[in-house]
Amino acid sequence: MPAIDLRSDTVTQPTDAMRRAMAEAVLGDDVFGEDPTVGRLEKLAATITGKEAALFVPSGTMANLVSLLTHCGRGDEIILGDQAHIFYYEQGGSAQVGGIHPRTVPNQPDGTLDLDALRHAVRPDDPHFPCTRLIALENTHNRCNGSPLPPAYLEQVAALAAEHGLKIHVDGARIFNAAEALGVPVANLAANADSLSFCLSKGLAAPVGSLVCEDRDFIARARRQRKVLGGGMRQAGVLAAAGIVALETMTARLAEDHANARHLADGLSERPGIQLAPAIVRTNIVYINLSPSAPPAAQIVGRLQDRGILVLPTGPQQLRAVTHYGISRENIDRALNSVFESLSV
Ligand code: TLP
Repeated sequence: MPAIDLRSDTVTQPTDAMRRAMAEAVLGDDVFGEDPTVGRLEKLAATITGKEAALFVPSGTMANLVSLLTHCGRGDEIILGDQAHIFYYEQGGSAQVGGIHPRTVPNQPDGTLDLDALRHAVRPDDPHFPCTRLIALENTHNRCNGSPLPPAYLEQVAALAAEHGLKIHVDGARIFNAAEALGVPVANLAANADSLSFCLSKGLAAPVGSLVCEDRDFIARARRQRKVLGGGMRQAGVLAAAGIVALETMTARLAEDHANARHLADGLSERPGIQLAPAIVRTNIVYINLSPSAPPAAQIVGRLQDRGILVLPTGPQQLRAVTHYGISRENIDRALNSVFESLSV
């Protein structure tokens, strides 16, 4: 029996329709701007997000880095959450590559940054300090229980940013999950962003790719950053074709992943050895906190693996399970039983 892989929604395999579209894609050299399939994907992404233009890049990490490099120069500062993917999981790329200084503010469990903390983090004009240039948000917030950031909060941050002449980048790797959970169009969540990145290769199940969306001028400058990072791809339409299918056919089913994640959280919340408030689970990411008396996460991961269930250890007493395309309600029930067994061995 194949393993039930709950480590991430990045493990999703392309659908048959994606594979067919990839095989049949009309291609050209995209560095020359001649790949019509990439052009179609970029246009579609811009339309969906309500922006003028979009840029296809190989990964979410590059989408964030290209965006930050386009907004900021060396010595500029960005304010972001201490749990942000950009800060936590991207090798400090913007500092490594772009000389951009990160200033962190604690993330709340719902993924937001407290507005007063944000305001206090903005640097005054003083030669001792770097220049604050950008606020980076994450929607949904991966390390904060996959929480979606609602439009009202995004508007508050935008007002604060405007007060201080700052721009906003939104890492929307899972922006379609946020839109589904909040019941709003993606364009509403993008409206206050001065750049938005999103991924095709997570819950939407495409094999590769992310988009950066903003106005034409920003995207033209971002295109230069993509090239210097080595992200200019040639017959990339073979990948973009899968991305088009992802956007056209895979967003409506995300509610199923959210319901499965909530089913998992509900089932786990009543168990001794686990600390989990299911109401915090609003999208497809479930953090399972093991009580101090439970076996360590690494041991539980091993026991689950022996039972054909893969989860990610995210701390000494914490596991992460992510629901996605290919994971059924029955799979979740099997995972629940396996967790119970693993805790009581
Ligand atoms: N997240 C991955 C790991 O890197 C942790 C995952 O399994 O969740 N932004 C956010 C919010 C992300 O969650 C990720 C990937 C990225 C950016 C980076 O995307 P890729 O992996 O395409 O570079």
